[in-house]
Amino acid sequence: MRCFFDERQLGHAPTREFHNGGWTDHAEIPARGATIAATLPAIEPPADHGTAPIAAVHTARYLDFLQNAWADWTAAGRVGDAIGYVFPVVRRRPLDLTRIDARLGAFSMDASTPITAHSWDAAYWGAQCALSAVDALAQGARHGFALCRPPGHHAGADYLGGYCFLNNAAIAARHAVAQGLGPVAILDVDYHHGNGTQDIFLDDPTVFFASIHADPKTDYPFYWGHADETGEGAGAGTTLNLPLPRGTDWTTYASALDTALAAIRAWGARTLIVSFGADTFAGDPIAGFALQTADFTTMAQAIAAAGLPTAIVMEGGYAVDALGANVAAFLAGFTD
Ligand code: OKP
Ligand code: ZN
Repeated sequence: MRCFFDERQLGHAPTREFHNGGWTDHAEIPARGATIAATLPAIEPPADHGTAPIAAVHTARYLDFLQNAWADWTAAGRVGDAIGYVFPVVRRRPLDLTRIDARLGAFSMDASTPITAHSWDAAYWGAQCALSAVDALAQGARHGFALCRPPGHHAGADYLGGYCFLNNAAIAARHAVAQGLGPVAILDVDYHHGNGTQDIFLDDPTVFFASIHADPKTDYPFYWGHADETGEGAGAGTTLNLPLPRGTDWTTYASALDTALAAIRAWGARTLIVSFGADTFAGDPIAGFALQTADFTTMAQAIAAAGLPTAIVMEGGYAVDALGANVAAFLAGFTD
């Protein structure tokens, strides 16, 4: 399988996050990308598509913020990672505020996603990997893997959050549609609900979004991913959420996966984007499902059996010692 990764993705190095009332070491570290890259048999550098396909998903205001945030932060004399602390949930409106703290709050959905010196470059090259995996499909490959790190599925059109800056799966999906590979479906199998991806396509009938994840009643991101969220307006019926309880093992997971794949097939998808998180692994330090390494191969075989050209986009997975093996097990299920 063609695999895409760029060393610049390792430059985003957040120090710590506020977790359950105290600071902890950040879970989304460069070693995640390095250990996955070390297990891949061959890696290609992504082609540089520029910002146009990114701007097909994210707003110009958000991209301007993201590209300048670190410079604005250091210009304000700050040391350490940039994190917002006031969030305009009350009567939100597009004020043109210049103070970096105001901009951080306006374009963030949580405080777990620090911006560091090279965060933009890392996110940018991750998005290029997702675009290049779609190009591989356009060139006739059955499957492609984008080693996106940092992840993307919590980022919306104009906000970062959940360790995510650019929504790689959404960027890949829009690119696939533009390349004539539609209809496109996104299957999100990360432990956490892909709220950003859902938000981007909620009222868009051209991309189907299906997600299997921990019940947001108990798990991050809490406010999205409930079963009654099924799409809005022109996109009514094109969102499918399958929340599962903590402790879910492969037996329970497999039937939800069957449901998601049946819906994707019934909708008439011709291309599939998979948001793959290895944080459904039993040993994940920030998650609560019980999948084993071998289950990732079984999961991939079930997805491959749908018979769709498939671009796999890396999302979460924080058991760093097992991460390479878990990703390798998943990719092994796609045999051609
Ligand atoms: C990213 B991905 C407070 C808890 C916030 C954020 C989880 C983000 C997961 N520190 N946790 O794997 O979906
Ligand atoms: Zn996750």
